[in-house]
Amino acid sequence: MRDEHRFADLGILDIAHKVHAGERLSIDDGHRLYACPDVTAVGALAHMVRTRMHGNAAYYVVNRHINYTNVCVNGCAFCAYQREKGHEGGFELTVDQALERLRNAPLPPREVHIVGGCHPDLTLAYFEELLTSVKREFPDAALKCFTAVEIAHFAALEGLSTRGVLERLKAAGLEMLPGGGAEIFEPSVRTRICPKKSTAEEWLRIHGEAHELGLATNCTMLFGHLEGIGDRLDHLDRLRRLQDQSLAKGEEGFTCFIPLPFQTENSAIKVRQPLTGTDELRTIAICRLMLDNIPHIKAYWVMLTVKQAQAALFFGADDLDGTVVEEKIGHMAGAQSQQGLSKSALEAMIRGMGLEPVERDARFRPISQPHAAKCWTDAPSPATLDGLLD
Ligand code: V47
Ligand code: SF4
Repeated sequence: MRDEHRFADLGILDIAHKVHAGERLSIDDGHRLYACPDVTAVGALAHMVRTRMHGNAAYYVVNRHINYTNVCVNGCAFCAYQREKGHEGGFELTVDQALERLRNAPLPPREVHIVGGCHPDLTLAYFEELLTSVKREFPDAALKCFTAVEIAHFAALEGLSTRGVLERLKAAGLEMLPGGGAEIFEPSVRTRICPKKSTAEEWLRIHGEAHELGLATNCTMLFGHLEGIGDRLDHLDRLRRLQDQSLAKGEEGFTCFIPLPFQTENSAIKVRQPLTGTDELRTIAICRLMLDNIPHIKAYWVMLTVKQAQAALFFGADDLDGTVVEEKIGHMAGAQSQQGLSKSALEAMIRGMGLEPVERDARFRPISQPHAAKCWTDAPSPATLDGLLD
């Protein structure tokens, strides 16, 4: 193994050997990686795993985010997006307004990501109509919609089981659940940051049900608020245990994990020490190393910034999410990134790191691209990249 001396000097040679052999890391290993004085050594281990799984590929998707409402009964302490019913700034989209946004997207989306607040009045019939209408007009787009928290909310409003709601939505065209709403599973932190939200057990149960019904799902972790390192590692361990169960039953399980760095503006949570860039990269790398059974790690440029998302591609991440077009949840909390990126900007970001862009669909199946760059020497200069990101 390369770098044996370096890992030995840092006291993580045994972890490096485990990573090299494809063995599962323990929670204690995770603590030691957080304590390791050299973040680039942790990054190198994560990059080794990422390269073993995906080679030189870095993925992106032509997608469109739609937020159908910001009215929400949950009032999570970290959320800058939510409004109470009847209060200024609250909105609900009609099905036609949602379709109009999709029609105005610069490219026909391959993935439509629809999420919203837990609205007290919107019915399951509205969501079924939304899905069938989008699928009718955009048959090539996979519908990745509604977090487990929204599914639990629809079930409570309709007096149905969460499995029953998932079955109805699947029949209307739902293909995937996005990963939101997981936040931090540890109960004492969860009670402080989102007391009204589904519990960890509910969130995990709903994803398990979705997997059983043949829906793929994503998963997330919101970090950099009130949680400690142990809470992050506990969160990752719970995700990988559910994934073990789903994979053992022959299901697709979680497709992708998205680490979400907390955006601090307009939030009731005041953090003493906001995350540094290095904290973010270390956490992304440790997520890659701990989640040995989840195929993809997303560097979500909206929350990370474009430059940090590029760096994350060398700290374990293999995906940049997508064109997005319009984003509200992160931007209302102070995200400094632009609203959307063009396909050529995403490709240039990837080539700029010496990696090969692969356009994918929602489930990470590659979409053939006759004009894809063949090697890193096709990368545009940094000046070209700046121009594309404007
Ligand atoms: O569940 C809310 C988070 C999530 C803040 O599945 C915040 O492909 C940071 O889950 N700072 C929604 N994060 C976003 C999400 C997502 C995004 C992109 C792709 C996918 C996917 C999923 O945003 C929420 C919550 O965890 N969030 N407020 C904040 N201030
Ligand atoms: Fe509502 Fe989601 Fe915001 Fe929580 S994070 S208040 S559930 S919109």
